[in-house]
Amino acid sequence: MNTYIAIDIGASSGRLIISSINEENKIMMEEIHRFKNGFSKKGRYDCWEIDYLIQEILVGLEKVKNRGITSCHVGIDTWAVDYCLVNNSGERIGEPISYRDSRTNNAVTNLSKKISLEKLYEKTGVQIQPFNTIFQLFVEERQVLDQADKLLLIPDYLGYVFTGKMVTEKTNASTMQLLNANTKHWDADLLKLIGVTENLFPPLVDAGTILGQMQKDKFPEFDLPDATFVSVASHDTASAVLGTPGESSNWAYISSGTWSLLGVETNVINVHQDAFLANYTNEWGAHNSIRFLKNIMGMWLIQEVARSQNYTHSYPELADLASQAVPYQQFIDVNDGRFLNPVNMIEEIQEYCKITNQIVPKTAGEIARCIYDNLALCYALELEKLTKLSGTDQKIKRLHIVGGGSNNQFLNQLTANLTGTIVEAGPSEATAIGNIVMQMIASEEVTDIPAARKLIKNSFEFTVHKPERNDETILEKYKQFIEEV
Ligand code: ADP
Ligand code: LRH
Repeated sequence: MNTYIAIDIGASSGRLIISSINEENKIMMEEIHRFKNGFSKKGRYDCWEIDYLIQEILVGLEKVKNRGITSCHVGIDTWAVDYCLVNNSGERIGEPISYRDSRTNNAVTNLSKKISLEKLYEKTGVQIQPFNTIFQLFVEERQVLDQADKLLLIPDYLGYVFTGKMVTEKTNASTMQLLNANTKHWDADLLKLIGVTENLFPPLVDAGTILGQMQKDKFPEFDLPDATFVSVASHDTASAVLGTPGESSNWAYISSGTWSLLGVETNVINVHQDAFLANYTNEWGAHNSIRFLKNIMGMWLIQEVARSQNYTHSYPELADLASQAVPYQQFIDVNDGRFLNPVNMIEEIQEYCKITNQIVPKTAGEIARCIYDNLALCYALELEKLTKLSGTDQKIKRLHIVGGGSNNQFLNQLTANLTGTIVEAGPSEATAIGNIVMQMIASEEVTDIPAARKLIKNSFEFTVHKPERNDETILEKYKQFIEEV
């Protein structure tokens, strides 16, 4: 029996999950280690604590060994777009800067003077977001870049730390906005625009490629198992969608964590003008699939509210308080840039309501209600758009909500009501599941993605939310607000 370890690190937390397939042909999973993640100011920039993440991974792997597991497969996925730079002695240069850092505030405007945003979209299929790697590299300090021999995306960097092997895994690489959607290779014009060459990037590899063995002797203070590292679908959203047990067609997903990624799985890239204007992206998935999706601000809003209240209320408590508050008291555009990294999220939301002449939410319940109402309204509006943009005109029959946010039954039900669509919630650890099934495919214990999805459907419990009331009038008012704002 093979043992698989998923190392799944989102923007708010990381975990190590042990998994195997049991005699009843079900995936067994157990969380063995969990730790917080976040960024903080280091000098001028908001940076991730990468050395702390490495330590936590080692602590988790030691726990695996303490369980009596001497040999395993390991895969790492994390959030996208961010990177570490490494010099020609193989050492990291500085700390990785968070995609929420303000250094890219003017990057889109400035890069658009060199290439039109339409052209950039047409070349890459990737939605324009200031934090995409192309914009980060555009504003990267030149003297730092000059010292760099290689750029490694976060999961690839972690893989390098443990195995000594450098690769660029494709699902995550697609979010850099430097790959050409047609040639499937680095776009020479774009590299030139930001002043780097192809040599900066280790070879591109497909998800499911064996990376190498863990170099245990590099970490003598830890008792570690023998581990074969696999480059899984290392973009967490790619793994989350792999771990979503959608059946046949007409299903959509929301990967609900720090971000809410709402979209469909397809196999064609859509760079139509309408998709550009709606700011939909075409991210690469494992085995040549495409995730056509929209980034929605997601649980970040509530995470920041909880943080600014010193975590007085847990997330289930905030959802409960919201359910007791008066519904639909204010409209906010959750994707407004002001919410990307404000000093104080509560004050930012209140200020937004003030300047738009709406009731200002005050209590924790009112603020949480405002966030959940507006996330669900945004999901409903985007689901309609997605149907039109996908060109099917066939109504989405089932909306799968996966990730930590799928534990929020209150928001799931609001979403079902506003979208008029059946919501299937779970698994909340879809990302770790996607990570694990890619390892199972790489080690040939599972044949392919359809077989993996069947296995997932068989192995986990889901909660179904049917639309209970028709909230169309409020949705129409919201659409009008969004058009005018
Ligand atoms: P990421 O991977 O981006 O760090 P997760 O997928 O772990 O995020 O999701 C974390 C979020 O899920 C939390 O910020 C919280 O908003 C939400 N969440 C998790 N559990 C619950 C719960 N029981 N009730 C309400 N919300 C929850
Ligand atoms: C979600 C995610 C998302 C990216 C963002 C940077 O964790 O990877 O898919 O757009 O973080």
